[in-house]
Amino acid sequence: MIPIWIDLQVRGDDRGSLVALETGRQIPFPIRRVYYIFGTKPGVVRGLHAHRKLRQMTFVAQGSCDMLLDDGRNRVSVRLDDQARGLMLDRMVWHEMSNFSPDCVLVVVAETEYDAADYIRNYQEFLRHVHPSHS
Ligand code: T46
Repeated sequence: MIPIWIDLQVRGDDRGSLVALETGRQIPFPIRRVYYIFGTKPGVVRGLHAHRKLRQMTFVAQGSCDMLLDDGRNRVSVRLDDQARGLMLDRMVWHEMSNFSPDCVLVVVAETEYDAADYIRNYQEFLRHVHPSHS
């Protein structure tokens, strides 16, 4: 499981900084939805699912958090703490977000509208999808 990072161009001047996200440039899929997670309480773990079809990219607009990625073969934990870097959240990757700083604003751009049926929330079920011959 090798995390896919995207480096973003920060357009800074003496007023501050700006990062733009555009389909076909920084984002390798059409953006149909944007959401952000903030005010996460200490010790909380979010995510704990994989998506069947959905591809997403995540960014921290502020603060930091950890993201565990698991493709059913390997798992890796990375830290999101740089506003100039995005992390790909591919389909069929189990992911868990934790260790949120109190000021963390985690921005997610997604390829489709919200669809609860796209979530696999049971880890054993996720493994059965990844390794169908083992079930
Ligand atoms: C993901 C990770 C990174 C909606 O109504 N619309 C939406 O677009 C989303 C994303 C969520 N919701 C509702 C569903 C739940 O009642 O908001 C509530 C919290 O969602 P959830 O528990 O799924 O949040 P996380 O932080 O566990 O996961 C979210 C995304 O749902 C998920 O797709 O990949 O962030």
